[in-house]
Amino acid sequence: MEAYIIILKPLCSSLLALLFLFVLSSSFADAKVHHHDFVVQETKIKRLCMAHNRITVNGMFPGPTLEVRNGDTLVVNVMNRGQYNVTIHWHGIRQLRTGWADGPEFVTQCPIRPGGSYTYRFTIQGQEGTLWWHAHSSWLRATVYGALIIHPQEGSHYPFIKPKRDAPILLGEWWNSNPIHVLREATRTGAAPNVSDAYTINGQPGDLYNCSSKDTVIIPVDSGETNLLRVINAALNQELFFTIANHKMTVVGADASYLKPFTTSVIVLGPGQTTDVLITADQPPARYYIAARAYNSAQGAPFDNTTTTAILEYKSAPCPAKKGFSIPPVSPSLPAYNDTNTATTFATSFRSRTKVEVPTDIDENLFFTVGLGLFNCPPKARARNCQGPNGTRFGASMNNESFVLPSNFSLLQASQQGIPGVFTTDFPAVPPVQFNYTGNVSRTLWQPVKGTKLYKLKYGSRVQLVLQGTSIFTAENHPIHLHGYDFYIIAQGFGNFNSKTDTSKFNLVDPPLRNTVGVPVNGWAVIRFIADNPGVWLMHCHLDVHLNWGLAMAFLVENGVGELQSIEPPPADYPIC
Ligand SMILES: *[C@@H]1O[C@H](CO)[C@@H](O)[C@H](O)[C@H]1NC(C)=O
Ligand SMILES: *[C@@H]1O[C@H](CO)[C@@H](O)[C@H](O)[C@H]1NC(C)=O
Ligand SMILES: *[C@@H]1O[C@H](CO)[C@@H](O)[C@H](O)[C@H]1NC(C)=O
Ligand SMILES: *[C@@H]1O[C@H](CO)[C@@H](O)[C@H](O)[C@H]1NC(C)=O
Ligand SMILES: *[C@@H]1O[C@H](CO)[C@@H](O)[C@H](O)[C@H]1NC(C)=O
Ligand SMILES: *[C@@H]1O[C@H](CO)[C@@H](O)[C@H](O)[C@H]1NC(C)=O
Ligand SMILES: *[C@@H]1O[C@H](CO)[C@@H](O)[C@H](O)[C@H]1NC(C)=O
Ligand SMILES: *[C@@H]1O[C@H](CO)[C@@H](O)[C@H](O)[C@H]1NC(C)=O
Ligand SMILES: *[C@@H]1O[C@H](CO)[C@@H](O)[C@H](O)[C@H]1NC(C)=O
Ligand SMILES: *[C@@H]1O[C@H](CO)[C@@H](O)[C@H](O)[C@H]1NC(C)=O
Ligand SMILES: [Cu+2]
Repeated sequence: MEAYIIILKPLCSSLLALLFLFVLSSSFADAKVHHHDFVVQETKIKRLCMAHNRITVNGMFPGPTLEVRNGDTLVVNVMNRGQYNVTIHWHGIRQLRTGWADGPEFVTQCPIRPGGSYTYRFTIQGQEGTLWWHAHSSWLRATVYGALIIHPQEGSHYPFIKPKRDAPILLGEWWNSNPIHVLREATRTGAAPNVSDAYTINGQPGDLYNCSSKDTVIIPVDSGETNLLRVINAALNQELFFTIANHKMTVVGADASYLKPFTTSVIVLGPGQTTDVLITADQPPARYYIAARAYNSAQGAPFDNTTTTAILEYKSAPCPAKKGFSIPPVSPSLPAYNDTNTATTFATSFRSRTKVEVPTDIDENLFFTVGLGLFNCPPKARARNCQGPNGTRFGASMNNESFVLPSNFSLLQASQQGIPGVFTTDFPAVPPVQFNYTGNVSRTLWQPVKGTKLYKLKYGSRVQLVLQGTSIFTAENHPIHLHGYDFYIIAQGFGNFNSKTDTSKFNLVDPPLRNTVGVPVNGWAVIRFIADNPGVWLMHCHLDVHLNWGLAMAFLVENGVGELQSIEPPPADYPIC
């Protein structure tokens, strides 16, 4: 009896261990680790009749498309062989406990200096759909960006008809001048930076620009098939309308979250946003323009008023209709640049695909104004450094705080290592002064305060945040992006948010889950999320011009007490200043 038990015990436990190993390996068998090298380098790019030297990844513009599955790990070794500081941000990836890999310079890391390198490592957890990556340093993202596509895990599927093909459509913005110089000039003068010279689709401006038509991007289709287009707005400073001549689009996802499908002939994306659409090739075989141009909500502000095109080409289109022949593709109609009605109808059509669990019992009730401002010319400054309106310098703020990045430590390093003097945690939960945010704002309120203030959140706190646009200097739609989180957009509207009456508009059943919300021009949006990812997370306007003016703040989310509730230690090659 004794002997029998003694023999059985080790046998049993090794069997158990074997069984355990088997279960482990079968459930994670398909989780892969993808290794990539990103060489950041100067590359000659010919656009709009000229050759330009621009920073790219691996000499490609746009950069390489990364394709992974939900659950996979990405290991990207970024080597900086260019002449500028650089960082890479994995836009929309939650970076659960890996904030060190998020990317925004001086927020979660110091820049990778010329000659340096840094390996970003992170795992995709519970996300499927279209995201993207881009530089998060100066204006390098004008040419340093690419798609990041997350397929469902092996054996699972998209919750919609399997598309025959799928294609990323990256909308970009092109300057004939070096974008770094455009930003430097604006920083020196205090005026608005020059607007771009072209928009692009997958790096090409298309037929409506000079010297550009022979390189126009072609998206081939077969009659009858349904394809998935993954549209990404990678422009620096412009919300864009996007359409395809004579074809309807069925929206099925955005920012790597599924939506209740709806059909539309035009979509609108703020910089940072992605939208997945199905299109069926159900028109007579021919060539059709795919086109994008500005949605410019700011009245009277200069903007790039050009139109970029690509071509949807039916493979069975009669020969004369194909490339190189003279019959022009079918033209679409795009909304007027100031068509806020179309933008609003589109944004308010979004519903999550299923019922969702929206956080209730809110712990943190926050109200942040978002808008522009003007700094009076500092004493001793020269007139040439104050070329904003009436001798001012442009600024922008949240709750009157115009965000300034540190320069000696990243905020994340400073917070983790308790380094004093880099930031404070007194970012105001509500505006310091209440005023008619969308009214005729008194000039005495226009000048914000510069600082590096964070808002501290306890691990697990349930947050509601009202983002209230202001009409200071000019009202405008602001695409507000939160790092490290997806959030539910539970309502949006025009005018001033009214906490008594507007709660009736809250959708707590199936609101969309996104990482970037377009706060309507002269209006507001309400978002909710649970602070379950410790670290320092930048929240900012994704119009880079506004980000540079200070339209940003950061949340400092504390570690929780549970085993998997604290940030991992920093990687050995983590860049410090
Ligand atoms: C910005 O535009 C102005 C006016 O066209 C031009 O003089 C200036 O050189 C431009 N700046 C840059 C950096 O291209
Ligand atoms: C194309 O070139 C012509 C002649 O130089 C110029 O007048 C026109 O403005 C240019 N068009 C665009 C879109 O740049
Ligand atoms: C934009 O360009 C179109 C022509 O393409 C023109 O009709 C319109 O007036 C322009 N709008 C602005 C605000 O410049
Ligand atoms: C849009 O701009 C045009 C002029 O470019 C103007 O006539 C029209 O009233 C504007 N529409 C709105 C809704 O502001
Ligand atoms: C600039 O000054 C003029 C004249 O005093 C005034 O009409 C205008 O409103 C001012 N603009 C701004 C943005 O302060
Ligand atoms: C970092 O920079 C800030 C702002 O210039 C300064 O106040 C602080 O003392 C610096 N911290 C350290 C540790 O050098
Ligand atoms: C705020 O300003 C708007 C636009 O001028 C005006 O219609 C509204 O009545 C004002 N609201 C309040 C509460 O004063
Ligand atoms: C806005 O208010 C200022 C005074 O604060 C006044 O001079 C101006 O006329 C007002 N503008 C409008 C459009 O109501
Ligand atoms: C922002 O703060 C400055 C400095 O205290 C003040 O002059 C300005 O009126 C404030 N503006 C708002 C909108 O709170
Ligand atoms: C590059 O980054 C370092 C910190 O790592 C910083 O000291 C330096 O000023 C940056 N250079 C530029 C041109 O921003
Ligand atoms: Cu903005």
